[in-house]
Amino acid sequence: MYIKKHKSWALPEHLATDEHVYLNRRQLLSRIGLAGAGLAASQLPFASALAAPITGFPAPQNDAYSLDRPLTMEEEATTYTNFYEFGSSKNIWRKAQKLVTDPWMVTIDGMVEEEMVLDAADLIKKMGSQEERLYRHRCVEAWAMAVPWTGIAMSELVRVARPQAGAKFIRMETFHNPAVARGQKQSWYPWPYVEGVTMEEAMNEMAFIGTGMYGKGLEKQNGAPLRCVLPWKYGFKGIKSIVKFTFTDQRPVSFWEQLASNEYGFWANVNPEIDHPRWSQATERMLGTNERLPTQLYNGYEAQVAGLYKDMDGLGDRLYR
Ligand SMILES: Nc1nc2c(c(=O)[nH]1)N[C@H]1C(S)=C(S)[C@@H](COP(=O)(O)O)O[C@H]1N2
Ligand SMILES: [Mo]
Repeated sequence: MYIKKHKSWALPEHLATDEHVYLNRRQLLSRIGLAGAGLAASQLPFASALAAPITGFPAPQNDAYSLDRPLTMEEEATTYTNFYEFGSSKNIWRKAQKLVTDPWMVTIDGMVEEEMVLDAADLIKKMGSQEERLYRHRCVEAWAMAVPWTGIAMSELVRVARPQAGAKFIRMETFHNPAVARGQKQSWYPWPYVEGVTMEEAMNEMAFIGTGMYGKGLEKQNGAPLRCVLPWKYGFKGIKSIVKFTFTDQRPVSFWEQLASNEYGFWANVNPEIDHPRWSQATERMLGTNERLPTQLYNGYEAQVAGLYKDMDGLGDRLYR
Protein backbone atom coordinates (compact mmCIF):
# COMPACT_ATOMS: atom_id res chain seq x y z
CA MET A 1 0.00 0.00 0.00
CA TYR A 2 1.16 3.48 -0.80
CA ILE A 3 1.33 5.58 2.34
CA LYS A 4 1.76 9.29 1.95
CA LYS A 5 4.64 10.50 4.06
CA HIS A 6 3.70 13.24 6.48
CA LYS A 7 6.11 15.74 5.04
CA SER A 8 5.19 15.03 1.45
CA TRP A 9 5.21 18.74 0.71
CA ALA A 10 8.82 19.21 1.75
CA LEU A 11 10.90 20.38 -1.19
CA PRO A 12 12.69 17.16 -2.13
CA GLU A 13 15.88 18.42 -3.72
CA HIS A 14 17.83 15.34 -2.64
CA LEU A 15 15.37 13.11 -4.48
CA ALA A 16 15.20 15.38 -7.46
CA THR A 17 18.96 15.41 -7.92
CA ASP A 18 19.20 11.65 -8.00
CA GLU A 19 16.24 11.43 -10.28
CA HIS A 20 17.45 14.01 -12.73
CA VAL A 21 19.30 12.69 -15.73
CA TYR A 22 20.60 15.18 -18.22
CA LEU A 23 19.05 14.65 -21.63
CA ASN A 24 19.90 16.49 -24.79
CA ARG A 25 17.10 17.40 -27.17
CA ARG A 26 17.55 14.33 -29.37
CA GLN A 27 17.49 12.00 -26.38
CA LEU A 28 14.44 13.77 -25.05
CA LEU A 29 12.61 13.42 -28.33
CA SER A 30 13.49 9.77 -28.64
CA ARG A 31 12.40 9.16 -25.09
CA ILE A 32 8.95 10.52 -25.85
CA GLY A 33 8.91 8.74 -29.17
CA LEU A 34 9.19 11.66 -31.55
CA ALA A 35 12.73 11.40 -32.91
CA GLY A 36 12.73 10.55 -36.57
CA ALA A 37 8.95 10.66 -36.75
CA GLY A 38 9.21 13.42 -39.32
CA LEU A 39 7.16 15.89 -37.34
CA ALA A 40 7.33 19.56 -38.21
CA ALA A 41 9.10 21.76 -35.69
CA SER A 42 5.80 23.37 -34.70
CA GLN A 43 4.48 19.99 -33.60
CA LEU A 44 7.36 19.41 -31.22
CA PRO A 45 6.70 19.96 -27.54
CA PHE A 46 9.26 22.73 -27.19
CA ALA A 47 7.61 24.77 -29.93
CA SER A 48 4.05 24.20 -28.73
CA ALA A 49 5.07 25.22 -25.23
CA LEU A 50 5.48 28.86 -26.26
CA ALA A 51 2.99 31.30 -24.81
CA ALA A 52 0.85 32.57 -27.62
CA PRO A 53 -0.29 36.12 -27.10
CA ILE A 54 2.59 38.21 -25.81
CA THR A 55 4.82 39.33 -28.68
CA GLY A 56 8.12 41.17 -28.97
CA PHE A 57 10.72 38.40 -28.74
CA PRO A 58 13.63 38.59 -28.77
CA ALA A 59 13.72 41.88 -26.86
CA PRO A 60 16.82 44.11 -26.72
CA GLN A 61 19.25 43.28 -23.94
CA ASN A 62 19.67 45.78 -21.13
CA ASP A 63 23.43 45.74 -20.46
CA ALA A 64 22.93 47.05 -16.93
CA TYR A 65 21.94 43.50 -15.99
CA SER A 66 24.68 41.16 -17.08
CA LEU A 67 26.45 38.30 -15.32
CA ASP A 68 29.82 37.02 -14.15
CA ARG A 69 29.04 33.45 -15.13
CA PRO A 70 27.99 31.51 -18.22
CA LEU A 71 24.28 31.16 -18.91
CA THR A 72 22.62 27.90 -18.00
CA MET A 73 21.74 25.83 -21.06
CA GLU A 74 18.19 26.47 -22.21
CA GLU A 75 17.31 22.79 -22.16
CA GLU A 76 18.35 22.54 -18.51
CA ALA A 77 16.35 25.59 -17.46
CA THR A 78 13.25 24.36 -19.29
CA THR A 79 13.29 20.70 -18.26
CA TYR A 80 14.35 20.99 -14.60
CA THR A 81 11.62 23.08 -13.04
CA ASN A 82 9.63 23.57 -9.85
CA PHE A 83 5.91 23.89 -10.57
CA TYR A 84 4.02 22.00 -7.87
CA GLU A 85 0.71 22.54 -9.64
CA PHE A 86 1.90 19.84 -12.04
CA GLY A 87 3.58 17.61 -9.48
CA SER A 88 6.39 17.71 -6.96
CA SER A 89 9.14 16.34 -9.22
CA LYS A 90 11.42 18.52 -11.33
CA ASN A 91 10.40 16.66 -14.46
CA ILE A 92 6.91 18.11 -15.06
CA TRP A 93 7.53 20.02 -18.29
CA ARG A 94 5.41 17.68 -20.40
CA LYS A 95 2.49 17.75 -17.96
CA ALA A 96 2.55 21.54 -18.01
CA GLN A 97 1.76 21.58 -21.74
CA LYS A 98 -1.92 21.11 -20.80
CA LEU A 99 -2.07 24.65 -19.48
CA VAL A 100 -3.86 27.01 -21.88
CA THR A 101 -2.06 30.37 -21.72
CA ASP A 102 -3.93 32.23 -24.47
CA PRO A 103 -6.21 33.92 -23.66
CA TRP A 104 -4.97 34.65 -20.14
CA MET A 105 -6.95 37.07 -18.02
CA VAL A 106 -5.20 38.95 -15.24
CA THR A 107 -7.05 40.71 -12.42
CA ILE A 108 -5.61 43.76 -10.65
CA ASP A 109 -7.67 44.53 -7.57
CA GLY A 110 -7.70 45.55 -3.92
CA MET A 111 -6.40 49.00 -2.95
CA VAL A 112 -6.18 50.46 -6.46
CA GLU A 113 -7.86 53.48 -8.05
CA GLU A 114 -9.77 51.19 -10.40
CA GLU A 115 -9.93 47.39 -10.54
CA MET A 116 -8.96 45.87 -13.88
CA VAL A 117 -9.37 42.54 -15.64
CA LEU A 118 -7.33 42.37 -18.82
CA ASP A 119 -5.52 39.95 -21.08
CA ALA A 120 -1.88 39.32 -20.26
CA ALA A 121 -0.74 40.71 -23.62
CA ASP A 122 -2.70 43.93 -23.05
CA LEU A 123 -1.27 44.30 -19.57
CA ILE A 124 2.26 43.91 -20.92
CA LYS A 125 1.58 46.50 -23.65
CA LYS A 126 0.37 48.99 -21.05
CA MET A 127 3.51 48.37 -19.00
CA GLY A 128 5.82 49.37 -21.85
CA SER A 129 8.51 47.73 -23.94
CA GLN A 130 10.16 44.52 -22.93
CA GLU A 131 13.87 44.05 -22.39
CA GLU A 132 16.22 41.18 -21.74
CA ARG A 133 18.12 40.92 -18.45
CA LEU A 134 20.62 38.30 -17.37
CA TYR A 135 19.90 37.32 -13.77
CA ARG A 136 21.05 34.71 -11.29
CA HIS A 137 18.36 32.40 -9.92
CA ARG A 138 18.82 30.67 -6.58
CA CYS A 139 16.34 28.04 -5.38
CA VAL A 140 16.03 27.55 -1.62
CA GLU A 141 16.94 23.90 -2.30
CA ALA A 142 20.45 25.15 -3.26
CA TRP A 143 20.38 24.67 -7.02
CA ALA A 144 21.06 27.74 -9.09
CA MET A 145 21.06 28.92 -12.67
CA ALA A 146 21.88 31.94 -14.81
CA VAL A 147 19.02 32.97 -17.06
CA PRO A 148 18.33 35.50 -19.81
CA TRP A 149 14.83 36.69 -18.88
CA THR A 150 12.59 38.84 -21.03
CA GLY A 151 10.11 41.11 -19.33
CA ILE A 152 9.48 44.52 -17.82
CA ALA A 153 10.34 46.12 -14.48
CA MET A 154 7.68 45.42 -11.87
CA SER A 155 7.52 49.15 -11.11
CA GLU A 156 5.71 49.51 -14.46
CA LEU A 157 3.02 47.13 -13.22
CA VAL A 158 2.60 49.31 -10.14
CA ARG A 159 2.30 52.38 -12.37
CA VAL A 160 -0.42 50.71 -14.48
CA ALA A 161 -2.27 49.48 -11.37
CA ARG A 162 -2.46 52.96 -9.75
CA PRO A 163 -2.39 51.82 -6.10
CA GLN A 164 -4.03 53.85 -3.36
CA ALA A 165 -1.75 55.59 -0.86
CA GLY A 166 -2.42 53.00 1.87
CA ALA A 167 -1.33 49.96 -0.15
CA LYS A 168 1.74 48.35 1.43
CA PHE A 169 1.99 44.93 -0.22
CA ILE A 170 1.20 43.16 -3.48
CA ARG A 171 -0.33 39.72 -3.14
CA MET A 172 0.12 37.57 -6.26
CA GLU A 173 -1.84 34.45 -7.10
CA THR A 174 -1.39 31.60 -9.60
CA PHE A 175 -4.27 29.98 -11.55
CA HIS A 176 -6.32 27.26 -9.86
CA ASN A 177 -7.50 24.49 -12.20
CA PRO A 178 -7.11 20.94 -10.82
CA ALA A 179 -8.48 19.42 -14.03
CA VAL A 180 -5.44 20.74 -15.91
CA ALA A 181 -2.88 20.88 -13.12
CA ARG A 182 -3.22 17.55 -11.39
CA GLY A 183 -0.97 18.52 -8.50
CA GLN A 184 -3.80 20.79 -7.39
CA LYS A 185 -5.82 17.67 -6.58
CA GLN A 186 -3.43 17.15 -3.69
CA SER A 187 -5.61 18.68 -1.02
CA TRP A 188 -2.91 18.98 1.64
CA TYR A 189 -1.44 21.93 -0.27
CA PRO A 190 -3.02 25.37 0.24
CA TRP A 191 -3.87 26.06 -3.43
CA PRO A 192 -3.70 28.37 -5.22
CA TYR A 193 0.00 29.26 -4.98
CA VAL A 194 0.33 32.71 -3.42
CA GLU A 195 3.29 35.01 -2.99
CA GLY A 196 3.79 38.58 -1.89
CA VAL A 197 6.18 41.51 -1.83
CA THR A 198 6.19 44.91 -0.19
CA MET A 199 5.50 47.91 -2.40
CA GLU A 200 9.11 49.01 -1.87
CA GLU A 201 10.35 45.64 -3.10
CA ALA A 202 8.07 45.81 -6.13
CA MET A 203 9.45 49.28 -6.95
CA ASN A 204 13.08 48.14 -6.66
CA GLU A 205 14.85 48.13 -10.03
CA MET A 206 15.63 44.40 -9.79
CA ALA A 207 11.99 43.25 -9.41
CA PHE A 208 10.88 42.02 -12.80
CA ILE A 209 7.76 40.65 -14.45
CA GLY A 210 9.05 37.85 -16.67
CA THR A 211 7.36 37.06 -19.97
CA GLY A 212 10.15 35.18 -21.70
CA MET A 213 13.42 33.30 -21.44
CA TYR A 214 16.21 32.74 -23.96
CA GLY A 215 14.72 35.25 -26.38
CA LYS A 216 11.31 33.56 -26.62
CA GLY A 217 8.02 33.59 -24.77
CA LEU A 218 8.06 31.63 -21.50
CA GLU A 219 7.63 27.90 -21.72
CA LYS A 220 4.54 26.80 -19.84
CA GLN A 221 6.62 24.91 -17.30
CA ASN A 222 8.54 28.12 -16.54
CA GLY A 223 5.36 30.05 -15.73
CA ALA A 224 3.82 31.30 -18.98
CA PRO A 225 2.49 33.75 -19.80
CA LEU A 226 3.81 35.92 -16.98
CA ARG A 227 5.60 35.38 -13.69
CA CYS A 228 7.51 37.27 -11.07
CA VAL A 229 11.34 37.32 -11.01
CA LEU A 230 13.00 38.48 -7.77
CA PRO A 231 16.64 37.48 -8.18
CA TRP A 232 17.79 38.49 -4.67
CA LYS A 233 15.24 36.18 -3.05
CA TYR A 234 14.93 32.42 -2.98
CA GLY A 235 13.23 31.09 -6.08
CA PHE A 236 9.91 30.20 -4.44
CA LYS A 237 9.12 33.94 -4.22
CA GLY A 238 9.13 34.01 -8.05
CA ILE A 239 5.51 32.99 -8.54
CA LYS A 240 4.57 31.56 -11.94
CA SER A 241 1.56 31.90 -14.26
CA ILE A 242 0.04 34.80 -12.31
CA VAL A 243 -3.69 35.51 -12.61
CA LYS A 244 -4.12 38.12 -9.90
CA PHE A 245 -2.28 41.05 -8.34
CA THR A 246 -4.01 42.36 -5.21
CA PHE A 247 -2.80 45.58 -3.60
CA THR A 248 -3.33 45.42 0.15
CA ASP A 249 -2.27 46.79 3.53
CA GLN A 250 -2.08 43.23 4.94
CA ARG A 251 1.09 41.17 4.61
CA PRO A 252 0.24 38.21 2.34
CA VAL A 253 0.85 34.72 3.65
CA SER A 254 2.54 32.73 0.93
CA PHE A 255 1.94 29.12 -0.13
CA TRP A 256 5.16 27.82 1.41
CA GLU A 257 4.81 29.98 4.49
CA GLN A 258 1.41 28.38 5.15
CA LEU A 259 3.00 24.95 4.90
CA ALA A 260 6.12 25.61 6.96
CA SER A 261 6.72 29.16 8.17
CA ASN A 262 9.90 28.14 9.99
CA GLU A 263 11.42 27.00 6.68
CA TYR A 264 10.00 29.44 4.12
CA GLY A 265 9.45 32.90 5.54
CA PHE A 266 8.06 36.03 3.95
CA TRP A 267 11.37 37.80 3.27
CA ALA A 268 13.36 34.82 1.94
CA ASN A 269 16.38 36.91 0.97
CA VAL A 270 19.33 34.80 -0.16
CA ASN A 271 21.89 34.62 2.62
CA PRO A 272 24.82 32.16 2.79
CA GLU A 273 25.04 32.52 6.58
CA ILE A 274 21.52 31.52 7.46
CA ASP A 275 21.08 27.83 6.89
CA HIS A 276 17.80 26.21 6.09
CA PRO A 277 16.74 24.13 9.13
CA ARG A 278 17.44 21.00 7.09
CA TRP A 279 20.46 21.95 4.96
CA SER A 280 23.28 24.46 4.52
CA GLN A 281 22.90 27.51 2.29
CA ALA A 282 26.64 28.23 2.12
CA THR A 283 27.04 26.98 -1.45
CA GLU A 284 24.92 26.47 -4.53
CA ARG A 285 24.95 23.92 -7.36
CA MET A 286 24.76 25.27 -10.90
CA LEU A 287 22.27 23.42 -13.10
CA GLY A 288 23.92 21.69 -16.01
CA THR A 289 27.52 21.75 -14.82
CA ASN A 290 26.90 20.79 -11.16
CA GLU A 291 29.63 23.28 -10.30
CA ARG A 292 29.56 24.27 -6.61
CA LEU A 293 29.85 28.02 -6.01
CA PRO A 294 29.67 30.07 -2.84
CA THR A 295 26.24 31.53 -2.17
CA GLN A 296 26.26 35.33 -2.27
CA LEU A 297 24.42 37.66 0.11
CA TYR A 298 21.21 38.79 -1.63
CA ASN A 299 22.33 36.43 -4.39
CA GLY A 300 24.89 39.01 -5.53
CA TYR A 301 22.46 41.96 -5.60
CA GLU A 302 23.42 43.59 -2.31
CA ALA A 303 24.21 46.94 -3.94
CA GLN A 304 20.74 47.13 -5.47
CA VAL A 305 18.56 45.79 -2.65
CA ALA A 306 20.29 46.03 0.75
CA GLY A 307 18.73 49.47 1.30
CA LEU A 308 15.28 47.87 1.39
CA TYR A 309 16.15 46.10 4.64
CA LYS A 310 18.45 48.58 6.38
CA ASP A 311 15.91 49.50 9.07
CA MET A 312 14.93 45.94 9.82
CA ASP A 313 17.65 45.14 12.31
CA GLY A 314 18.87 42.18 10.28
CA LEU A 315 15.44 40.60 10.00
CA GLY A 316 15.22 41.32 6.30
CA ASP A 317 18.16 39.00 5.76
CA ARG A 318 16.53 36.16 7.57
CA LEU A 319 14.64 33.37 5.94
CA TYR A 320 13.48 31.57 9.03
CA ARG A 321 11.65 33.37 11.77
N1 LIG B 1 2.92 28.80 -9.17
C1 LIG B 1 4.13 28.36 -8.82
N2 LIG B 1 5.17 29.20 -8.89
C2 LIG B 1 6.41 28.79 -8.53
C3 LIG B 1 6.63 27.46 -8.05
C4 LIG B 1 5.51 26.59 -8.01
O1 LIG B 1 5.60 25.42 -7.62
N3 LIG B 1 4.28 27.07 -8.40
N4 LIG B 1 7.89 27.07 -7.66
C5 LIG B 1 8.82 28.14 -7.26
C6 LIG B 1 10.19 27.67 -7.05
S1 LIG B 1 10.49 26.77 -5.64
C7 LIG B 1 11.21 28.03 -7.89
S2 LIG B 1 12.82 27.64 -7.55
C8 LIG B 1 10.93 28.71 -9.17
C9 LIG B 1 11.48 27.87 -10.28
O2 LIG B 1 11.33 28.49 -11.52
P1 LIG B 1 11.77 27.64 -12.79
O3 LIG B 1 11.16 26.26 -12.62
O4 LIG B 1 11.23 28.37 -13.95
O5 LIG B 1 13.24 27.54 -12.76
O6 LIG B 1 9.54 28.92 -9.40
C10 LIG B 1 8.81 29.29 -8.25
N5 LIG B 1 7.46 29.65 -8.63
MO1 LIG C 1 12.74 26.88 -5.38
